[in-house]
Amino acid sequence: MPDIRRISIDQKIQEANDLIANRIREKRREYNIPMVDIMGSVGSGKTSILEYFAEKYRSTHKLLVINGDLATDIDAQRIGRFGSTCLQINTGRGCHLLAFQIEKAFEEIEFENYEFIFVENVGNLICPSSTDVGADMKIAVTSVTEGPYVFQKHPITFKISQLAVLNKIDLAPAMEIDVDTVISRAKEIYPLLEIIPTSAKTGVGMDTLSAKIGLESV
Ligand SMILES: Nc1nc2c(ncn2[C@@H]2O[C@H](COP(=O)(O)OP(=O)(O)O)[C@@H](O)[C@H]2O)c(=O)[nH]1
Ligand SMILES: [Mg+2]
Repeated sequence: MPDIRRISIDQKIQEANDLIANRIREKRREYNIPMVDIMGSVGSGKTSILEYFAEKYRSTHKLLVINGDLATDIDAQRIGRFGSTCLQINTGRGCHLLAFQIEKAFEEIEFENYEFIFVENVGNLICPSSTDVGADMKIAVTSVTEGPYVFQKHPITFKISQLAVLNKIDLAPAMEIDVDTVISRAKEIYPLLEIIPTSAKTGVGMDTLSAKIGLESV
């Protein structure tokens, strides 16, 4: 009889990640710094939203952004030019950030210098939903240029998100997308999910988003 044993590595890794994520939350609580994890496909507008906030609050808020990207620091450069501190994590083949990477990035900074932390997770709408990075809130960003069925096609992501953003609504006419219809169909699946229509280009909805995540009031 062969000696075959099944080792549950996934669960152990997940447990180790969650321990670190809780440690991150405790540490932030000490300093009273909120943290939001932004998930979304490549091109949905995550960096543009962060650029908008970095510019708007450049002289009033001390923002820290942790950027997850497979290989580049393009997004960190884009946001950093408005004066926010950006910590770049390159994940190589990793399709999402892990709590230990965030904790490691925190070694680079003094917490007392910051009032709000954003995580721009690696660009895709699937993997980041499965991992707690120690944030207070996960936000899922999608955009009208991804078509009308993103909410239906990513059930786990929108189920676990505390807030969703439907970005690029300035492009809705060109995409022949009716924003109200997309949102009302999404609400049939996720009745409790708040969905904020935005345009990081024109600024529509950006004050609502800022208020909802508590950025306006820090
Ligand atoms: N028209 C329009 N373009 C946008 C908007 N948000 C982002 N973009 C553009 O979409 C592209 C991808 O945006 P980016 O912020 O890099 O997306 P990310 O990959 O999710 O970080 C860029 O060319 C942005 O200028 C928006 O609200 N309206
Ligand atoms: Mg980006």
